[in-house]
Amino acid sequence: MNKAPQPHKPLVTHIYTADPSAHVFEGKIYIYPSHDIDHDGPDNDNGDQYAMEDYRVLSLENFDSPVIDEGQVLHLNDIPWASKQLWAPDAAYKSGTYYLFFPARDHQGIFRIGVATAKSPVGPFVPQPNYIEGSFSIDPAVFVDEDNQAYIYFGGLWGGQLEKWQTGTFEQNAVGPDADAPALGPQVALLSEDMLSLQGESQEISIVHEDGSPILAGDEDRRYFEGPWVHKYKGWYYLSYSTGTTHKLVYAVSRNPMGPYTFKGTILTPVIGWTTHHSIVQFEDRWYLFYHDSSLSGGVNHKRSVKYAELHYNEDGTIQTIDPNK
Ligand code: FUB
Repeated sequence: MNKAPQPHKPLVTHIYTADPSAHVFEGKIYIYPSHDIDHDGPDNDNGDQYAMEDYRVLSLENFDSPVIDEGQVLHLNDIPWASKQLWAPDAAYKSGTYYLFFPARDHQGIFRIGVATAKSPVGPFVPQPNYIEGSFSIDPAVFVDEDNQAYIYFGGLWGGQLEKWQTGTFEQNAVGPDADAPALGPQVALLSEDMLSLQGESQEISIVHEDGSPILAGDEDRRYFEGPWVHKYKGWYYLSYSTGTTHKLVYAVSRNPMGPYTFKGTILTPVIGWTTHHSIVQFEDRWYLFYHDSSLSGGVNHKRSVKYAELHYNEDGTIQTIDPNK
């Protein structure tokens, strides 16, 4: 049996897990990670090494109880529109139904976002026959606001193909903006009442400096790369994300879930391994960061492990930077 989790240690060691989306459902913590596997394919900037084929769910009664592997909840073979690479998922709950949002390449090799439903937080999840119309790229994160309106955030550069959608259609050879041009932001859309489709087209979120000027594409310590997450704290929306090439988790804040968001600072300094990806969740009266690194595999980028740390806010609402080595 797995032990109770310890801060900055792998939650489980019998499988590799990454991209944790943590939620509190029915008073328990549920973690929806990617399930990393070994593979014989290439390892490159296109992300071919991330060849995941299924999703599993982890659960915790609380931080003193063992981590339970709830088993497989969805497999690639059961998703008609998907061909490969089940990357970072997220889950949501609304009106008696649990939703699993997930990216995968379609049969043309284009990343899209699908949704599957279940009556329990541990599935099994039944996928919709097609991907969400109007969705593209990777790393869906769903935030349900206090008024019950749900928002979906998504997008990732490089293997995640976000730069190929700048004209609104997929352009295989498109590259990102020049270093001195505004960076690409993540996409956001309202979800429909039944959570299965977008309400209108998605739009790009702008992330700006305190003076209102845009974060530039060459500002790799601050610009958006992948892995968006939105949570709300004391009336502010916090958009946090990975900076990719500089391997940080950073955040920006707004009074509006659609942005613009003002850049604030770093949540997590670089971990072992290239990718860094996270979620932030409140459990009882404390806040937690779930993230991953590649320490368990000795630094193999596509064999990662989910970890956690407590997250602390300052009086002014800023987040204290976490060092994963402490
Ligand atoms: O796990 C595959 C990809 O790596 C995710 O979609 C990204 O966020 C990065 O963690």
